[in-house]
Amino acid sequence: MNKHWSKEGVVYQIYPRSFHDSNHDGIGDIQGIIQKIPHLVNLGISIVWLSPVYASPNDDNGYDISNYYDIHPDFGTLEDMRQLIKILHLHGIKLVMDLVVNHTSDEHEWFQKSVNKVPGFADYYHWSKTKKNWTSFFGGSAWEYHPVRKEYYLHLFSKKQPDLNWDNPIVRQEVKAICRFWLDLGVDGFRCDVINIIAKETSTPQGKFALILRGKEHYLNHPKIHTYLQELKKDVFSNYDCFTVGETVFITPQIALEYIKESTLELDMVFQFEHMGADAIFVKWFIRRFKPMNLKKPLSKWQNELQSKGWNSLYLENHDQPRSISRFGSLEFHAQSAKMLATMLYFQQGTPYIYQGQEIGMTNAHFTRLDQFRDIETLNMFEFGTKVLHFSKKRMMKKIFYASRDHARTPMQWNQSEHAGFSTTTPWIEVNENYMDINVSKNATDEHSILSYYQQIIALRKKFPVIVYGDYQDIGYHHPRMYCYSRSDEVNQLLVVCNFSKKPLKLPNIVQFEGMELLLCNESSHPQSRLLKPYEARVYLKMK
Ligand code: ISL
Ligand code: CA
Repeated sequence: MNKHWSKEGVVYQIYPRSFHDSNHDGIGDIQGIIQKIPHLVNLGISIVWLSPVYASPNDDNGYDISNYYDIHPDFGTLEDMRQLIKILHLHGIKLVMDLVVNHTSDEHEWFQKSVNKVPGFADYYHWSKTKKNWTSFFGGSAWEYHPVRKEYYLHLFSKKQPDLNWDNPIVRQEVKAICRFWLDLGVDGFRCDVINIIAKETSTPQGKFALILRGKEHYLNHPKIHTYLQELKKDVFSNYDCFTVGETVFITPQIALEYIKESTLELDMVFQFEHMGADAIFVKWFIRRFKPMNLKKPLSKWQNELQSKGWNSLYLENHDQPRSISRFGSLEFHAQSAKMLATMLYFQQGTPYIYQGQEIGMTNAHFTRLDQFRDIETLNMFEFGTKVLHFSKKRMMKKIFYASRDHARTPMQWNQSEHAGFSTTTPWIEVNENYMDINVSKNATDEHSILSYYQQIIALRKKFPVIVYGDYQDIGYHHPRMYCYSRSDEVNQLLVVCNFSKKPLKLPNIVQFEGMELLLCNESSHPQSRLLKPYEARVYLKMK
């Protein structure tokens, strides 16, 4: 595998609305991030991925952009961005921005001009004289009638997120110009929002029958996409020392390799979703009981199938996913399970992604009523579920309590002061009620805290290249509640073993650590003991 800083680094994702509010309006902002850079330095991360801060009417919290060259006043100004980039760079931290170019906001001037068929703009979006039966990611139809143009436009997300027409070379020029603008300003790469659905065949009349995402056969990984991404790479990305991570929905390792194989690297890595199905069937709204095997299977599949061909992104959380302890760990064994999940994931091959609050073990929100939720997907799905699918309100609320994206979006819990130190005023979304127990300050003064454990993992990764580049091999794969694997390079052999349950675990004989040194453990166990406590995780190392 070629070496690169994006493989060696650890990424920390910031959801700016919920990170830190510097000017007391209840909304996180860029100056708020700047004030908290010491926390990032202390953690040891090397790359920040910033969710959108561009101008936006906030129908989907910034994932609906109305001007790619400006910052939303809630977040600050372009000058604040320059300052953020500068200070991060002074600390050796790179900055990756979110690139949302599958769609714009309907309030973007391109869309306004397209609606009015201003010469040159008529084909910036997908228009159709007839309504097609495709459904959107947020529920309901994906084609919306526009009374001015008297045609239907495509929106795979909300009505206020019309899809750009990538077949139009001028649109592709616009995207390149946006990328160059930010790269020239000093950013170090992009997280490319839903990038594997940008190419579409909209002349095809209807979608094949499906309850969810009808029509997806006309846009998921459409063959045209490779031309578009290769063009972007050649004309823009290859001229900068930057990296790209593509958010790719419904993707398998084989299809992912078409984007990330080392020979072409249209994208440097992708976010896959297969392991997010560990507690759901096909889409997150069809919840199933979590079983460790259903997390291990996809994770190990991606490790094995990308091995020496492509690079993995290692994540359990982001701004779209409920908190990992609430899904895959245990509130009862809060700290142990948080640390076990981190051990299980971050010693695999790939670039680690930490979502804000994960490093202190933040959990799902306590919300009990619909009016506490803010997310458009959540609110639309409630409507769609109750009105179109005729599910009961109780049934839909149960789904929302489990799977809403808002669980990840409650304010960062900094300390025990009012509003958790996020803001001095009522935040845009309620603070999780457990902030007195779970917060950065409390973690910072405890050498056994989740935060300290994350610091140790990051420090070890910097010290031992085997953690970054070593080969991966499963051990005792079929064990239902143990996750064990080894990593190895020419110099070192690493062994990771995790108890994925509330019950003690007697290690099977296949797990051998004689002659190995215990590098890390989330319990005070004897290094030679063959009994793992609930959610215990250990990492051993041996020189070859
Ligand atoms: O969040 C999801 C499941 O809960 C997905 O359906 C999600 O909408 C999909 O992964 C795409 O996500 C990205 O694009 C969306 C935006 O709402 C998400 O926040 C973003 O991560 C549209 O831009
Ligand atoms: Ca603010």
